[in-house]
Amino acid sequence: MRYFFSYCLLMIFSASAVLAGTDSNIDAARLYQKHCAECHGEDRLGGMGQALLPGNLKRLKKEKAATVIRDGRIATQMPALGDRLSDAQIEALVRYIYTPLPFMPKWGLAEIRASHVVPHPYKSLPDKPVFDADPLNLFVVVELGDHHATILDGDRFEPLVRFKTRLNLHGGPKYSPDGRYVYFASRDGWVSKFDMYNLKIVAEIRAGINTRNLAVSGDGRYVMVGNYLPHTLVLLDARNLDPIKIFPVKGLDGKSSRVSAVYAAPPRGSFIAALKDIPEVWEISYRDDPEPIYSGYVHDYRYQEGFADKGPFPVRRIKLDDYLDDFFFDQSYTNLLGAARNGKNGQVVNLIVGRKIADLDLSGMPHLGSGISWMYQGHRIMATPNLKKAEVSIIDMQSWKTIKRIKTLGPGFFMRSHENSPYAWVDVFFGPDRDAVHILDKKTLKIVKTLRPAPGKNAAHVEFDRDGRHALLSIWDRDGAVIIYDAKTLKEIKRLPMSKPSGKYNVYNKTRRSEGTSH
Ligand code: DHE
Repeated sequence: MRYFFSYCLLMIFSASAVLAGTDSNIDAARLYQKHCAECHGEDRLGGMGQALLPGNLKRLKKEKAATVIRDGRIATQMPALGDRLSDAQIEALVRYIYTPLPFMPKWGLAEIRASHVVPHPYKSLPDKPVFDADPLNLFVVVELGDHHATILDGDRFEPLVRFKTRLNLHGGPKYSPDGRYVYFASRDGWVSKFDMYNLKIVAEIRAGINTRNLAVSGDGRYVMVGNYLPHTLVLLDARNLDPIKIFPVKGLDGKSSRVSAVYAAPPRGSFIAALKDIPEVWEISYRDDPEPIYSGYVHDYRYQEGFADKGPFPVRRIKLDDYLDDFFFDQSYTNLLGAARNGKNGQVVNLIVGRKIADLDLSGMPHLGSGISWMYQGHRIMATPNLKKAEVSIIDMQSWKTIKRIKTLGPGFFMRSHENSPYAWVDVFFGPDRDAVHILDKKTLKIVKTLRPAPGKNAAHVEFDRDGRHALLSIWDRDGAVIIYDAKTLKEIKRLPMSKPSGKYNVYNKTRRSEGTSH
């Protein structure tokens, strides 16, 4: 039936593609079925190759897509089709894959289950690491350049293993609370579970067609995946990634929404989801015990009006004044700071009372997901880079006032520090100075040094080792590197060649929820 439906759509597509093409004789849908469908799926939802839908291709320019079709893509199975297709046919194919599907593709339990593979079922591998490095001071390094990940010994700074990942991982990989397992999400919806002790992928499943990120529950039992396509949150059993439940994401008026991102709030025993198209934040409890584990006033939101579900994993809707995309949580997960879509301010939402308690003076596009906090003159402050403005904003977390704006050489993406470091590092991700990284003194809130470790190449994303003695910085280039610095003297110690190492994730800092890194 599904194939019949796809076939009918194909016919519609064929007609529209022929009409839409500059060369009206080119049947793009037929070309797609002949050259692309085997790997990318006959309905473009992906398969061995990535999904070829406008949402999944948003980050790829059309000219680049044409080059990939013509010349193939290194480090993938994508062949060069230039000797089989004319320029006009390639152009028609590009137009075709950037055309939205006229229906919401289905990715329900059946499709999710059909993708499930478990090469090493839970408990089938030894419980002892196969290496002698400190398992809590390992780093996962995601290498976007050729879709690999490296596990790095954080004491010797030597790779333990390098393995192929799914295409286009995005968001931080998330560890189980003991650091034994790490879970990756790809933009195409694949979730991979990797055993850090045995250095093996142990289970995989495709939880969505266009996925934002995943979160692991504080008790390590569940993985929640947030999707753009379809509009769902998908709950998985962390052991073998079996799907447990799909949450259709809908407002009270029935309007459905993409999920911007999902986070775990371990002290609350819940997941928190940011929604793109409805002004709500969702909190989904994974606790067996209905009593709240946190103090303060909490109503039993299970019986609240408009509640999505009254069974296990209840959803609490927190209504907002504006859409919030990007979150920062305080260390206790009592307040979330969100960037408002209007580009003028942010909001502080208190999760106990379930409403906004303050506005934030934050303009441009603060990248709150990359915010960090530390104690400054007896107060806790948080610092966030800005994706649109050349500044770092410093917010007092008692008064919620912006107490300083630190000018930078350009908009930044990532910011990092560590409890034991006097410095915070922020990159200059955009503009002519994208090869620069600023070092801020956490006591004076001033830039004390600017590094340019690889002139002309983007330097971005820092992560500290377990005790904060070293800072690791990425050179975001296919011919890139991870550079290890002495975090005190700021001198370079070692440079490890890597292929566009996008992010680095230290087991100890992530599982202990260090104030200097993202969680
Ligand atoms: Fe990310 C994390 C959203 C573009 C690299 N990014 C996140 C998170 C969100 C987010 C909500 C936190 C989720 C998590 O870690 O679980 N990112 C967005 C966007 O909305 C945006 C601007 C547009 C988009 O198309 O998604 C975007 N992100 C990018 C990139 O262009 C980056 C630089 C390259 C890439 O991978 O596509 C990028 N994002 C990252 C990285 C993290 C991330 C490396 C994890 C940071 C960390 O250290 O935790």
